[in-house]
Amino acid sequence: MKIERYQIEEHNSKLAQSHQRKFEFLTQDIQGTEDIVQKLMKFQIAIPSWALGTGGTRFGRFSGGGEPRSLEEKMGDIGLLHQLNQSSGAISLHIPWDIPQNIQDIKALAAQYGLRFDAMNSNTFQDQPGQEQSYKFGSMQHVDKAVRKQAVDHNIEVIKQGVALGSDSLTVWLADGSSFPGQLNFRRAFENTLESLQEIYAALPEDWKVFVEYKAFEPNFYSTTVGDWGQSLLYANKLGPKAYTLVDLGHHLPNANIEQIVSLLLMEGKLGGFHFNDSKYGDDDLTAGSVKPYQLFLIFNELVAGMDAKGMDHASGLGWMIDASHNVKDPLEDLLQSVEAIMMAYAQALLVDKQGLEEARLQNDVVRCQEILQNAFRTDVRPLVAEARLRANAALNPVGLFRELQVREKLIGERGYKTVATGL
Ligand code: RM4
Ligand code: MN
Ligand code: MN
Repeated sequence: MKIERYQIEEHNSKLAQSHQRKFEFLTQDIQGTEDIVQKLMKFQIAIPSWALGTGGTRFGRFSGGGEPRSLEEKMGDIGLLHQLNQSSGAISLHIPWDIPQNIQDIKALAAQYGLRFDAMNSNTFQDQPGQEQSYKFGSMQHVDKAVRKQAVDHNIEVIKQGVALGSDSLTVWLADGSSFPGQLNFRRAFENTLESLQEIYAALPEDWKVFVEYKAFEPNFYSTTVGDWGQSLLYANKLGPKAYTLVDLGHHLPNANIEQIVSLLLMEGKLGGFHFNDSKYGDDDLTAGSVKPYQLFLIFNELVAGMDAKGMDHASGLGWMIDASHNVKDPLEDLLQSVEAIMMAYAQALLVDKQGLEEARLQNDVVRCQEILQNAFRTDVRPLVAEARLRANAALNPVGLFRELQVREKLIGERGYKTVATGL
């Protein structure tokens, strides 16, 4: 299914008046809205190829129907998202869940949908049919060199596929760790992992980056070999200038101060990429901004401040990706909501009176500091985000248009009810 240009225009013309009123009201109050709208229009968030179907837990999975059956159909879904918001112009592939069969055809399809290939993701946390060695006791940390080699070779293969597609980064997330005290020699596990990562690093093309993603727990519940940002940074520093830390918002122990982590990683020039999602307890992979929107804003506040301090381009300086799983919502509606929440947090961060904040800090005026931050956070920036979409020929209300056009019903008509997308 494809959304026609006139359908977006018709939808927008119905909402135009009310949007205009809200937008003008906001511009009277706020300085620099034009600059913010321009920045929002440039900002793109990659959609993970593994999150276009219904997710599940170990207790069950309740499919909603019309899920994409192939990489081509997944790209079709992202193409729809991008038509609706013009902010999802990239796809992040997980190998081997999504192996491109014919690279030229896939590239042509991506061009047709206006998509770019963001970071490639390797998978050494599951055994694949016919695989020689098992990852049951880890991959890069494994006591057996043959297992480590298999994991390294897989990552090198993923890089090759990424090169052919025009990607320029590899994300490595390892499930390696241990489930019981005593199971693992922590130092040896670290050294084995480092050595494996070094072999992968050596295979990186000149202009590529590798992102080392950390996670506190799950599937291992006693220790994780890349368990937190300190460990990830340790690997990244030892690997070299092309290695960076990747922050997934759901991968911390409860109440971790993620905004501070982000700030320091940026200061060190070692923050590489982001996986957006939200959570209440662990790696819940919920819609970005659905549970803790203020935290998302505080993180963006540090991102903007840290990137500005280094003169980095907001849109291209870091790898921006969603990493989510949709158990009860329509995956596409859920992704539209996540993108909107990310855009709002970004817009609010751009509103922060940075000079005022710095002055208030120097005077230890804690009250003023809070006023400044919350003033930005409590501004309803939805008209700014909508204006950016309007100018980019996207929909003023993406979820609304998705429903008006009965996109899901049409996808079910095309693909059937009982389809299953590869992924989480
Ligand atoms: C992990 C982690 C990775 C993702 C896998 C599917 O928890 O977030 O980024 O690739 O899930
Ligand atoms: Mn992740
Ligand atoms: Mn995760």
